[in-house]
Amino acid sequence: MTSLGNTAPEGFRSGFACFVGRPNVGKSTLMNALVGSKVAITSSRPQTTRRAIRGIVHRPDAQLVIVDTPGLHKPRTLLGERLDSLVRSTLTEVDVIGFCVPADQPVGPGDKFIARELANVRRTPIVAIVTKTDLVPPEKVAEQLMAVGELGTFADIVPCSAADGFQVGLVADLLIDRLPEGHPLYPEGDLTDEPEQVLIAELIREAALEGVRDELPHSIAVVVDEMAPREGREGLIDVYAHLFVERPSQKGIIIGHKGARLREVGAAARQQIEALLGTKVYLDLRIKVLKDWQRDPKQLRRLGFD
Ligand SMILES: Nc1nc2c(ncn2[C@@H]2O[C@H](COP(=O)(O)OP(=O)(O)OP(=O)(O)O)[C@@H](O)[C@H]2O)c(=O)[nH]1
Ligand SMILES: [Mg+2]
Repeated sequence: MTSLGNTAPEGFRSGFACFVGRPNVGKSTLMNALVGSKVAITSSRPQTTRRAIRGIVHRPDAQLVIVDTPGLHKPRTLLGERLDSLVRSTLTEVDVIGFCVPADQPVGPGDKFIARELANVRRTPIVAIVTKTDLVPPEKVAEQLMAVGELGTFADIVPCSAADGFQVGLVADLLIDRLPEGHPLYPEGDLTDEPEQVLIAELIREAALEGVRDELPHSIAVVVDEMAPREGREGLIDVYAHLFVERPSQKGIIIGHKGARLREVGAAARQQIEALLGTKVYLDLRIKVLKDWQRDPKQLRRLGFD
């Protein structure tokens, strides 16, 4: 590790922000846009994020560590309850909270529920972020800013779009304004502290989420069992991974006709992993049924949801 202590200029700020909001409102996409790299996977399916993933924004005047959290919703499984309490504990550990509400959907009971929860986190400033402004005309954005303003007391309310970059820099400014002065917390250039195997498992899950519907996205979990350079083949890494589903019928859907879907998932994931690692990759991806793992404490532990 490089020395972090002595290089910060006068007035340098550093600290933590977290993004909270309903599932699918664009928290992970916004974090990636701020970090400038894909640290968290994203998808059009709700409840994509399942961990508190840190993304690090480096600036000459500040280091902002963003903690992206799973979307908050009424939990229906043990996994849901675990994710819920993960979000709650994250809220108490950060310097500033970014409460994300999408511009393209009316403020609803889910947003109100989260706003009430946030009202209990008294000491931490909250910046309300209206996401996905590219999807609606300006007058709709203005209406949404008013509606969000009525949800609580916020340090700021800011509209932005991670898709076209509108005011993404301003979001960073507003969050950084609320950080304490201090030295960088991570070495220059680190974009996340997620272990490589976790990032790779997530990329495989992201590829598998593409094109599946209903309950199936929630039933998918991925674990990378092993990865190592191939002996005698410079520049090739073998990755061994398991994709878990909850029922045999789901296994069939993922595999597809004569294995066609699984091959597509494998190819898409491999491309992403190669981009991440900067080397060629051989991906050995197997499917297993872990019956009802979302409701089973033992299986949840096995999959890393303690
Ligand atoms: N048009 C548009 N789409 C966006 C924007 N931000 C996110 N999206 C899309 O919205 C969907 C959800 O994005 P995510 O970033 O995965 O949402 P999330 O809030 O992290 O979702 P969970 O992890 O499930 O809580 C994806 O299909 C994104 O491509 C945006 O600024 N504009
Ligand atoms: Mg997410």
